[in-house]
Amino acid sequence: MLKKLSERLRSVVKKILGSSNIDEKLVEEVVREIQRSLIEADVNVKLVFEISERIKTRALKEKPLPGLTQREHLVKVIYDELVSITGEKPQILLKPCKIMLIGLFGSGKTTTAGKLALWYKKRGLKPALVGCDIHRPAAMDQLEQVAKQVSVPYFVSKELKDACTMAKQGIEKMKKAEVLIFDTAGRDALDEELAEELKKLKEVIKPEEVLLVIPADIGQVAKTQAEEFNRLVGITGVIITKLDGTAKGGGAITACAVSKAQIKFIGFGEKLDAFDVFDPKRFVSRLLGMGDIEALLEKAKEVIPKEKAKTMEEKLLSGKFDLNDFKEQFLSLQKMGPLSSILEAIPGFGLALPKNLDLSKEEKRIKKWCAIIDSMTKEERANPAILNESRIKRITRGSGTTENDVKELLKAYEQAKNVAKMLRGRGMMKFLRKFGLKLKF
Ligand SMILES: Nc1nc2c(ncn2[C@@H]2O[C@H](COP(=O)(O)OP(=O)(O)OP(=O)(O)O)[C@@H](O)[C@H]2O)c(=O)[nH]1
Ligand SMILES: [Mg+2]
Repeated sequence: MLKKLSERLRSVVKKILGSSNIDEKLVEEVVREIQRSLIEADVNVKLVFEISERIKTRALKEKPLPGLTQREHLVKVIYDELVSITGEKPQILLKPCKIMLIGLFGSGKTTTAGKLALWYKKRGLKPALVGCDIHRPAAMDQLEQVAKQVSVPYFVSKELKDACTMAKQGIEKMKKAEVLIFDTAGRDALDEELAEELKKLKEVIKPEEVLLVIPADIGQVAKTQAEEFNRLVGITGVIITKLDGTAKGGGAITACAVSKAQIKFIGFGEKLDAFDVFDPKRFVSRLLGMGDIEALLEKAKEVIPKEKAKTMEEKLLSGKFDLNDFKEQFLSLQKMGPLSSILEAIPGFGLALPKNLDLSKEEKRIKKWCAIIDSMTKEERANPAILNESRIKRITRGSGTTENDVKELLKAYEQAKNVAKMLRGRGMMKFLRKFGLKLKF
């Protein structure tokens, strides 16, 4: 994906991390190289100059976060600024819904219909496809093929000559499906006729999502296209396809971010699994070289906490210890090394520890817990008491876990809260703090 841009940005990162000293000359050089590579990827020139200025100022004037060297700080600034022009992390519906795909000729709608179906299927929802492209007979065969490839139910009928009737019958026939994906006909321009047809279809389908499929190779033009489609038909988001085959993807992505059209998914290959949710942070990390960036962000995070830890104690003492805090606690605990050695160091705990504690199992469980907490809404994390059956069901779907997993996590959370309460009166806090554990269970 965006191979050339990625190669160039990675070599910039390498150069920074390998340099002996960060001075104005190096920052200038680095910024010039970033400018060149972004412009080559069709990112808007004005935008490129804006972020160059910000990178320069921050690199030279901002104090690095504790724990980061000047070099690492510069890389983090570049990462932050690239994320800022890449858009926001989208909200994706993970519940029964209807999704309508629209877009110009050959943008990748039919392929994307299959990719989306597979994506939802992997997350435990039952998808189905409805082919509303009645203009080309071959379109129906293609939809059928795609549906079979990902093994999901589909509806097309060569007898029908009208897209709206096809949609109506599709809804009727595919009642069992939870996510119904409608493929529509493309045209080589967004003319009145296409707009009319899509509007009518929208009235019939009543979709929760209308996603505009845009091929990355149109670069910055993506902005105009998204705005026009939004004005004439109304869209809820964008899917950018073909990020694998063009140098202009950077333009398409940043242009959408500017137009406020939210990018929900990206496609990066003809294969039906070459598809993912669009996450700006992950995207930029990949561009810059995942390993380097992740390690660096971790480091920055690890050292901030002194004050944060204090607020954590305060939170616990006041009883305001929510699932966000819980997650942070078990993650930092995990970072400290094998669970058993930490627990053994605490009087009384060592003896109680099962002899054959399986640590890889512990780690898996922590991963599961993270996934569960990540699938919760802000409100749920802040107030786990509101978790009822239907919320838990949704969370298990979103995180690929079971209800038992969620219940186990909630139980552990309650225990952590109780242990903390218990420790409060016994001077254990001081002891735990010595281990950098703050208030952990
Ligand atoms: N390399 C690459 N090719 C893609 C991607 N998505 C779609 N394609 C290819 O692009 C071509 C057009 O894709 P379709 O899914 O038929 O596009 P469409 O929008 O349904 O086209 P019409 O129905 O004719 O408007 C096909 O050859 C796909 O294999 C992608 O992410 N990467
Ligand atoms: Mg098609």
